[in-house]
Amino acid sequence: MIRALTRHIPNNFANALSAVPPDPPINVAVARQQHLQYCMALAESGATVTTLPVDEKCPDSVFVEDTAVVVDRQALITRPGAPSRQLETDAVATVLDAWLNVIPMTEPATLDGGDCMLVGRTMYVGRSARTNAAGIAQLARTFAPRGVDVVQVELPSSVLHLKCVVTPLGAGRILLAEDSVDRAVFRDVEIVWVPAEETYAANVVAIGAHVIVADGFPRTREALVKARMKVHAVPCTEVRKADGSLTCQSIVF
Ligand code: CIR
Repeated sequence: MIRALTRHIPNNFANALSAVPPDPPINVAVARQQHLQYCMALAESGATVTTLPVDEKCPDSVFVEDTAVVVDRQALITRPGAPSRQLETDAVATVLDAWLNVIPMTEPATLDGGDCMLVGRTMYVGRSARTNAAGIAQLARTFAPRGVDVVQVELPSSVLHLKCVVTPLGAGRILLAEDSVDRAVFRDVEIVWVPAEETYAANVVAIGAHVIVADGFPRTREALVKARMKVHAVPCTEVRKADGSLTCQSIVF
């Protein structure tokens, strides 16, 4: 069974972190409708969806991806790099503990799940403003016994997370935005390209032959159809205002 863990959007979602204050501001009612469409796309892609209750203390808590990294049946519970987000992990750890072996990350490590991309047994990890060297070292130690090799990818400060520009499509393929990370970083992969002007759409959730992509990016959609994937386009204008996209709204395992 493939599971997807998501989390409801709080009333104070408009206070979520964003590099640039959004104008117009986040519309929470629209954000909730879009989140529902996202959860439905996960279900249509074959995932059994569990949605955690709202946590009004945590405006960014819809972005569950950043709180855990799962390999096989092991879940590393992260220490998110933004201090305001470190309260988010307890509820995620509690629910994951029902299905997985839960391992807590410890200080001084910080790491966001959005920086971690598993392709085969290679875990590419963005070294970002959120993910530090100690976080990458703990990740490598945690998953080395599972045969996972960690490859560090330096990110420019303009890129929040590695998966803002590249995501796995399964079967050894990745979706990579042009003019982002050097393609030579990625070993033994087939690349499906996203044109630079559609970089936001490089963040997709692939489950088997299904792929969930942001609505409104026709060239990326075309590339995914050509790659013989079943495309589910969902609107995500409101999470985008909080620097979020698609992978960040779920943990799929
Ligand atoms: C943040 O800045 O942490 C949130 N507002 C957005 C996190 C998006 N997470 C992700 O792409 N993995």
